[in-house]
Amino acid sequence: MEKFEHDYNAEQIQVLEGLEAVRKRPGMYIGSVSVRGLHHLVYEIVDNAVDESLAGYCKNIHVKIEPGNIICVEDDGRGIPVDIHPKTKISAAETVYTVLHAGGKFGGDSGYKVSGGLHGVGSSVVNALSEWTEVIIQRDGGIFQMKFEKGKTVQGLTRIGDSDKTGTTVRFLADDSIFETLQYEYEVLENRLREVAFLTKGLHIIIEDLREETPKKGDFCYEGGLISFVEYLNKNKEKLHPKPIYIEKDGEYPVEIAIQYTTSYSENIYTFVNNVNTIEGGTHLEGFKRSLTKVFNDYAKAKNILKEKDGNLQGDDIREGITAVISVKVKDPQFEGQTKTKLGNSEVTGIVQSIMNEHMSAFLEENPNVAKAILEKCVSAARAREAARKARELVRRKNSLETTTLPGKLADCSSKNPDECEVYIVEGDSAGGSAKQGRDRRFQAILPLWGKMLNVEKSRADKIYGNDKLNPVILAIGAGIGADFDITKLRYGKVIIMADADVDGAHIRTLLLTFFFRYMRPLIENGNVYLAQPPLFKLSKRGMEDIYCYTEDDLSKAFKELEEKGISREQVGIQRYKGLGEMNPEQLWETTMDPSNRILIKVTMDDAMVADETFSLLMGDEVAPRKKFIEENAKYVKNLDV
Ligand code: TSJ
Repeated sequence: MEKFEHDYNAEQIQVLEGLEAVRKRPGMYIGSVSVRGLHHLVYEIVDNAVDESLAGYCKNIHVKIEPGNIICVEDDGRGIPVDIHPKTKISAAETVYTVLHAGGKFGGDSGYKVSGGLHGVGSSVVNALSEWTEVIIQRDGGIFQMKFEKGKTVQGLTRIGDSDKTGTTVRFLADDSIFETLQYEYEVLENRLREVAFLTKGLHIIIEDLREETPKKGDFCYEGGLISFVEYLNKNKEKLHPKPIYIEKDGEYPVEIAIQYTTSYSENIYTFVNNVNTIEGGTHLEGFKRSLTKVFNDYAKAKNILKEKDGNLQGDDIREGITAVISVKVKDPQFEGQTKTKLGNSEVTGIVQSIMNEHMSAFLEENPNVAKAILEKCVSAARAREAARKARELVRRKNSLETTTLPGKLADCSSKNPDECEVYIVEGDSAGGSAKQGRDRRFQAILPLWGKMLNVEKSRADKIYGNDKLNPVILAIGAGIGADFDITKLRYGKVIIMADADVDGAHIRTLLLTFFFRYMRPLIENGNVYLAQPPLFKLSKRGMEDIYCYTEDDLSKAFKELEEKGISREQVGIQRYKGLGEMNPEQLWETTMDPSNRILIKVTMDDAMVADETFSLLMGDEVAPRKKFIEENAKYVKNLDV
């Protein structure tokens, strides 16, 4: 066996210090050490393989969650180069793994530039934050292996055998002294990898969860790329035209866009930069919107569908019912915004705009029937907008006359300081009653909702204002909706959805989250929306304080702890809570509402977006996917103890 020698020179020591910094402040590199940061590790590694695919050398990526929460990512690319780097005197492969931002620093003329220079900076960060990492490279006729522990090399690149294949395999175990949890959520990883497959035409991605006896598997490969993505998003919707409109342009800023209109009233535009979901939009979205508005107005005027006296169609009207995915590649992306997911590069606006202008106007000329169908919808949207404006005005006038019109069902709190006030939106009258009695009325308000909610997917804004289920929510929160939303008028710093842990509860949660996402987005961006987490079980025994368990995991932990104290399962009474209504006011306070004891889950933007995306899929007329979703329930929230 051959071993590649290297000395630990000054540069190398610096390297180790570099990775120490990552371990000291992991949040700086991966955002957080919560389950989200944990998932980020997987994305960082997968990104490297995706880059190899974008460079045209990798067809398959296989991701496994192995027992013990070990992640394995394998690709069939060229394999990371194994020759010795002239500067560090260590192999390129080891450099990638031990030098912070190696992708950037060793880009340019060194020849180790990761394709497109888009990613490839994260593997050393993953290494630093892992208990151990093992990399296997097949290339140049050999199999090479290297091993690390907490970022430190324990085995430099070593040839361990022969192979006529090529590829890179990385296995790692995240460091549990750094991360809050090592429990990967299969659905979260699966969703992201499906998305990556849509965004990378022809790339075959397999994900397997081997942690439990019955493994889970996802297998994604889309020859249609973004066309497939849009078809997937519109699966359950009625389309205005059979095939998505598709635009693809290579060059310094590659742009790919797919668009399909449906009869729904919502606007679903997803944007990506270098495969990263830009939830907050940015210059690419701006260019897209500007072009869409201009092209449709020009066309409508030229064809006399819109008369001069009618004025222009507004952007909102033209985007009603649109489903679109925009994917751009930018060499040096500038990310702005609260969650750093807003593209800032100003040159991109014009680039996307002109590609769209050229393509869309040609498309409309060549497809007059599609153009007609879309424009008819735009015109009816414009009429509805006018009606909505009138309805809004009515509400405003009423509000200004009666000053504070609060919904009759709202049990308000006595404090008027939004910073300390909370409103619980509670499903069902009986739970609402318990919550009213159990709360701390000084700062906790209760708004009970009951009956079926309005399906916001199938409703225009004017209906939402008049809706008797949503109107109390809008009035209680006090900040308006849509373009009128004004967060400074917010009456409660925490808006807490409290619903049962069952099918109906999941439904209500999804509907409310989608409503907030679409009509009160700043509320989610600002971190004001929470989910209450009521317990699922109560364990009780005479002489022992009641134990509440919030998850199945909690329950088995509690049993284990009791067993250690010599108490067997049979000796304790177990109550399974089917709904909030089963708890008396004291129990509800103690388990779910008392700030010193409760578990609140903060809803984040990309979580809400996933909910919205899922929601759009579900609100079609097919029952099966809806049922499946509700059973599995959403994974769109981040656990955050408050
Ligand atoms: F970075 C990493 F270790 F995390 C990692 C890298 C993880 C995984 C799963 C895959 C990869 C990876 C890297 N796959 N393929 C590559 N390719 C290169 O690094 C490579 C290969 C050849 C050349 C060349 O110019 O010949 C250049 C590069 C960057």
